[in-house]
Amino acid sequence: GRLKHSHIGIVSAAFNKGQRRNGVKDGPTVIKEAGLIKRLQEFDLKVIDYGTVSMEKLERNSSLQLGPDGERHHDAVLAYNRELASLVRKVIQENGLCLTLGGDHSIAIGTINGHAQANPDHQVVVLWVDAHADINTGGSSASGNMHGMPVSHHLRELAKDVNRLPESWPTPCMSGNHIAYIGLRDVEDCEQKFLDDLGILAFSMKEVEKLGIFEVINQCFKHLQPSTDRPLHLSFDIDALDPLEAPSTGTPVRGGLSLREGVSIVEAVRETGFLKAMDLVEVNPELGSEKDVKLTLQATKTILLAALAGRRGAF
Ligand code: 6HN
Ligand code: MN
Ligand code: MN
Ligand code: MN
Repeated sequence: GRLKHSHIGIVSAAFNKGQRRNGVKDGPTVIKEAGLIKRLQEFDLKVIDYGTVSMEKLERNSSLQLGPDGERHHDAVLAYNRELASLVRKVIQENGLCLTLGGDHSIAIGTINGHAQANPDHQVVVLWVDAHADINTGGSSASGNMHGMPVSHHLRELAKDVNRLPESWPTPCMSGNHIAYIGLRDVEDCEQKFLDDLGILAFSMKEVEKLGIFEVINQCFKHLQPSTDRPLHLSFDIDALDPLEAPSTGTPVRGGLSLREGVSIVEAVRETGFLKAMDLVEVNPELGSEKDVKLTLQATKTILLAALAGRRGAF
């Protein structure tokens, strides 16, 4: 049966080691300070704050060196995500739905792994809403930043190209036909080759423009077929939105989704009845003016309210 979503557990993934800007670790704090939990509670949702998975332990350990293929902070990123994964798994098992606030997008290594672990056969389907494909491997990445690599960590087809922790964490939990993208407009050649070779369903801004957002959404769900056995994971990078809507983010790309298109996506996600985990990542309150930060937080809250409470409206 469909999930009801009266209970939501929130995890704060205050993490910034997947890219080079510090402020993104403060995303969860500013989103919560903007009144998210209170607003959700006004719609009769039981919201439990599970607190923060912090980076402190990692910073004391010396695990900040490059991975075998030049992945920056490789072991630290994976060790953090392993801890995050076990919390996400617990939150889903206790509440049926986990919202993880990032942090940079490398945290989707942990959230998707944890979500898969929470399901009976460790299966999941993923809708990835982003300007970027985030499917690089250490070898294909030009930047070395692991927030550009989370998807590759989960794909069985790329398993041999991904460097893991010595205990071989994380185990891949999906194939290319279990993920779909909306919003792409800054995809590197190596990434496009992965998308093509694996036959991954990907709607760039060009297709959003051509087909319209509802056709794009319908094709995604027709393809992903979320179900009880294979529930839906929504990974929403705030840079999917146009920088006019959400300027305070580390890798903005112009020509993005309107806030209304973003809301339409997450409303449809909610209406499937199979959403079990959502990431909202890459909000960086240190970037841009005060007004930029305010706009970005308003857009973030609008997306979260629509996704989790099915409401539009002011905060
Ligand atoms: N994100 N493709 C670029 C890279 O460095 O691999 C950009 C990645 C952006 C990641 O926005 O989550
Ligand atoms: Mn991303
Ligand atoms: Mn199991
Ligand atoms: Mn992005």
